[in-house]
Amino acid sequence: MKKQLQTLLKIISTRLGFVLTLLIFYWIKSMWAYQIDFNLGLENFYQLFLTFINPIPVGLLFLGLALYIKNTKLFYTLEYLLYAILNMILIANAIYFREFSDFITITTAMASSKVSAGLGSSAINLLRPWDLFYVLDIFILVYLFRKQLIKKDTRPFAKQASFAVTSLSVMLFSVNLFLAEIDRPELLSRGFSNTYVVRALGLPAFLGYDGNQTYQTQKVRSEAKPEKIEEVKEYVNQHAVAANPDYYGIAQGRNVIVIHLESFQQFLINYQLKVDEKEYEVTPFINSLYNSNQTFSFANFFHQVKAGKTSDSETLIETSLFGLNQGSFFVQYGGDNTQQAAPQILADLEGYTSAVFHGNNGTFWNRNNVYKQLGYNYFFDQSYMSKPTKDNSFQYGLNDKVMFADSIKYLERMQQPFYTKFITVSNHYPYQNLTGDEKGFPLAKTDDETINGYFATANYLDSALEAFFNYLKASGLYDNSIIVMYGDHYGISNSRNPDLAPLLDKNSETWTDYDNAMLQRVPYMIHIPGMDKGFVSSTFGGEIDALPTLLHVLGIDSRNFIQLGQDLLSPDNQQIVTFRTSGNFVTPDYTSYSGKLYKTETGEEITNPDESTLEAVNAIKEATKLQLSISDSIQTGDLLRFYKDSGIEPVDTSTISYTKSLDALKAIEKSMGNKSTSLYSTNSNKSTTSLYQAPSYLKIQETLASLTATSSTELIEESSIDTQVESP
Ligand code: GP9
Ligand code: MN
Repeated sequence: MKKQLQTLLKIISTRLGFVLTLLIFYWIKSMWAYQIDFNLGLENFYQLFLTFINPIPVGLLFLGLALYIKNTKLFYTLEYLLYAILNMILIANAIYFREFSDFITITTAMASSKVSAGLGSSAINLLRPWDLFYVLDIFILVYLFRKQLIKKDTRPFAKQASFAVTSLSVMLFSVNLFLAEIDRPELLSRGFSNTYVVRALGLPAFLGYDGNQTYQTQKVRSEAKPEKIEEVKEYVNQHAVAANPDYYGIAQGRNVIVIHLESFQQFLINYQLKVDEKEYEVTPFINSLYNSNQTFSFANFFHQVKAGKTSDSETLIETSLFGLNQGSFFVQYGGDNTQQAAPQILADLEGYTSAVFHGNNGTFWNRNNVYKQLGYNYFFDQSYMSKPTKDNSFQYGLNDKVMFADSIKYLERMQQPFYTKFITVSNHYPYQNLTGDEKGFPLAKTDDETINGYFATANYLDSALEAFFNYLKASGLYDNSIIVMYGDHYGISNSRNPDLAPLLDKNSETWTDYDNAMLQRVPYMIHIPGMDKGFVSSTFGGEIDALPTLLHVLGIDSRNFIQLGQDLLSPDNQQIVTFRTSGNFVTPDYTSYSGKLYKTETGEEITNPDESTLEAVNAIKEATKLQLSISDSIQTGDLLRFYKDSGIEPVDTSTISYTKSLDALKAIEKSMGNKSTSLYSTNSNKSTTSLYQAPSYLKIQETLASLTATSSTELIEESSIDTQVESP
């Protein structure tokens, strides 16, 4: 035993041994941080395995650099320095995470004043006794050197050997990257969330990735010229359309409740799923809203997202600008860019309070930073809701019924009028997450599991929505609110569509890109309780048109804002739907998709366009190109920072914090006294949470069954009475 210890100490006394010892220390501390301080949201064993290996490649690369140094003193000094840097990154993040549930990025580190403002109390208060673990290694090393148990190695390390260490670490990093891409394809190009990158590649690699991102975006931003905004203004002046006086201000001053219907496609509306000769209405509640005269519904509304998926739809809906051609605007620019989003506009002009409710981790799609730029006062993410378990959640967050239930205790505390957004998630790929009593809605019978499950999760979303509406009605919020609903993007991807075809009474063999284009339709509905002018509009539009439409319904003049969409209720709407992939578009006459041109009405392909068709199509193409390029110049150049004529104040993000929000809401209630307009206050300081009831699928079926049973016995009794009367 003693001998083995001596050999070990001998190894540590060599330069390479010393480097490896520090690497092991670093690895242990990383594991500690991953387990104790960070919440990496690990979903499976594979991801756990990735966290296990990811400190090694970059750790070795870094610590191995000192091996190139010949001079003994210099070698050890540099080695300590490198080790200190790795440790600082780790420890600073561990402390930062306690307050922000996120990792330090170049941007947050640069804006140190913002960070410390957000920290509230000093960082010292965030230290925990067990943080001593992070410095335990220093004591061990000092002890070993003092007692001369290990010694400094004066022999320089061979150059080739140093190079071999570097090469090995680069190779290990490539393997790590490869394994990470298997778990999450397009990890680095789409970004998703800082947590995803850290858990796959480790902290130093994340910092490198973030540094590169920041450099790229800053470069374009710093080159952007203030004059460019004039060009944008001119476009907006020519492009925006006047509101329809019939509907302008029809919902003025009401609360706005936006509900993001995850992966919800238009074809689900009024759809009956046929299974074994029986028909099942998939979304009965949403259908009732869609067909109601209290709702403005849109039958030809298209999503316009690209790689940023949900986050792109949020950008479009909240700001009337496009996401990026590559990656996610939220991830790359959203946390820094000046924006003119719905929450900020409504706060500034009409005194609205705003919040987002979402059952996933707040860092996903960089929301915790972006929402501040959009002007959201509060963001109730998963950390404010029930602890996720196997039964109440899946990899993208809490089940919708739980998310709505857990939101109410915050919603009722918000001053009215409010602008709130609820982001549902249960109807998300792979559509296989219903468990227990929620199971039972029939699965479709195709060869594709994903398609088969889609209807059941959509049905779940439908009943979650109904439960939430019932709560709104019971609590009284319903009557002075409007509810806006939109599908964010397709749920079934184009590659699966041929398998979906038979369910849509189409033929898989003759399925075309025209059909694919038409399946990019998603619902858009503005439900205004008590209003009776609603109808199903066939106007062609897209997510970019949502904000001007909504603002006009609320009686807010949108002309001063830089918005690239057109009010869908305006008779002047030009009905050109630009897809984010250049060259793809839909209008009532033409559909261009994947390089092919079709007649929109019939789906017939136009292979030999005549002169006038060509002219019309080219004009549309130019219009869509211009719309995209104007959007890109705004987004990548951060041009709204130069725009001063909006009449609203830019958001001061340093005043927004997403921690301890319930306390903040209560404090406002208290300071407002009897002027407080929160539901809680107007309800004589009584909570309304018990008014929310969301029965499971099984329960609903049981109730329905007992209802039909009683009504049929009643029928039998009635008919027997009849016969009794009729018979002599
Ligand atoms: C996760 C959710 C999903 O928080 O919004 O985003 P998506 O994968 O649809 O882009
Ligand atoms: Mn989505």
